[in-house]
Order: sequence, then structure tokens, then C-alpha cells
Amino acid sequence: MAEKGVKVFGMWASPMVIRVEWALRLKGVVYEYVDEDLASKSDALLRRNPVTKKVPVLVHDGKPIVESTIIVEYIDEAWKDGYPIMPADPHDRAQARFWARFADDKCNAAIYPVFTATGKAQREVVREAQRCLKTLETALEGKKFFGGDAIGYLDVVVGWYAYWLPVIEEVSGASIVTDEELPLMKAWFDRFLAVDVVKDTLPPRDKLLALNKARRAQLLSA
Ligand SMILES: N[C@@H](CCC(=O)N[C@@H](CS)C(=O)NCC(=O)O)C(=O)O
Repeated sequence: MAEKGVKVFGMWASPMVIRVEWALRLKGVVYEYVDEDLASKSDALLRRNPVTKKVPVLVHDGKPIVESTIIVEYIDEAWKDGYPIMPADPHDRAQARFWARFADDKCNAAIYPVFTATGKAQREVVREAQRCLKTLETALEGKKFFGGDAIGYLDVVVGWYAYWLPVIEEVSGASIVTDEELPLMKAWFDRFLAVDVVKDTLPPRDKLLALNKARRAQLLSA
């Protein structure tokens, strides 16, 4: 019998997976969540994503879709009568896609080194991460959310910064998003985390902190 319904293959601490859950919850789509052990991936996951073998994978009526940003766009199109995630205007849509790619390609790459750097090297990578986020912050000017008055595609894509960056800061002892350096981004963190769908989907902070502390210690001792 053909498989029906919506399934998400994820990992509870993944900032890429939460994008998919936020998008589904914004649309009010009921889904089954399958938590993967990324050190020992299930055959079910590997069968659905044999190319990158990563999470998230969305399975809609038996058909798999991979890559979190592509999945978020798919969700918006597949449930087009629900909450609008992508901007309605083609230029706004192109801009949102541009900034999402900028964040994933440039800002994420600038943020990751902060996690393990120490001392002077850490101060340098923090400055680089701040420079990138400052550029991204221009997309927030004059707006409550990246999407305008309500959260949209870009908020969903970069929303993980609001919850994961403070954890990275705590674990590494670095300070990236401050009122002085990134005031609009900092205020958006608070507004974004106060949205019901967002806050109801977040993993427990203490668990996330413990996992990231252990990961950092492991990387530093390698
Ligand atoms: N570009 C991918 C990245 C996905 C990704 O990096 N997933 C991580 C978890 S956050 C993963 O599955 N890691 C396991 C692996 O790389 O084998 C997306 O946005 O979906």
C-alpha cells in the first residue's frame, strides 16, 4: 500500500532540522518525527537520502525531499493555502532566497570556527562572524522580522541563530551577538523566540548545552 502522510527524519539538536519543523508547524501540518542517531544512521534514512545521507529528510506521501531550505520551500508550495512562508512578491522572494544562501554559505562558515577557537584566534574569528552577521542584519532594517510584520522564509532559515548562538557563546566563552555590535539582530532574537510555534519546538537548552560542551571538548582534544 502506498505510504501516506508526513514524516521528518531528524536529529533533536540539529539547527537544520528545526527549520523543517517550524515550517510544518506554521502550516499546521501533522507529522511523524523520527530521531536519528547520526553515528549509526537507519536504513530508512539512508534509503531516503542516499546522496548526502544527512538530516533533515521530509517524506510526503512516500516521496523524500532533502536539503532544509528546499524542504521549507516545498512545504510552502505543497500546503499553499496555509500560513504564507515565502514572500508573495517575486523580488522579495528572490531577496529572501539570496539572504538565506548568504547566511548558509558565509555566516554559518564564519560562526563554526568560534566554537573551537581560543584566545587571540577566537577574537579574530568572532570579529569575522560579527562582520557577516552585521551584513545580514541590514535585511532587518525597519522591520520586526526578516519577513516583515510576521515571520517568513528567512526567519525560518536563520532562526536557529537566536537559540543556538547563545549556546555556542556560553560553551566557547565568546560573545558574538551583543547589543553594541548587533542591536537589531539581538532584538530580533527575543522577538523570534517569543513566537509560539518557535518556542514550542525548541530542544531543552540544558541538553543542548551539555551536548555542545561535550562536542567542543572532544574536538579540542582531538
Ligand atoms: N545543507 C544541509 C545540511 C544538513 C546537515 O548538515 N545535517 C547534519 C545535522 S545538522 C547531518 O545530518 N549530519 C550528519 C552527517 O553529516 O553525516 C541542509 O540544510 O539540510
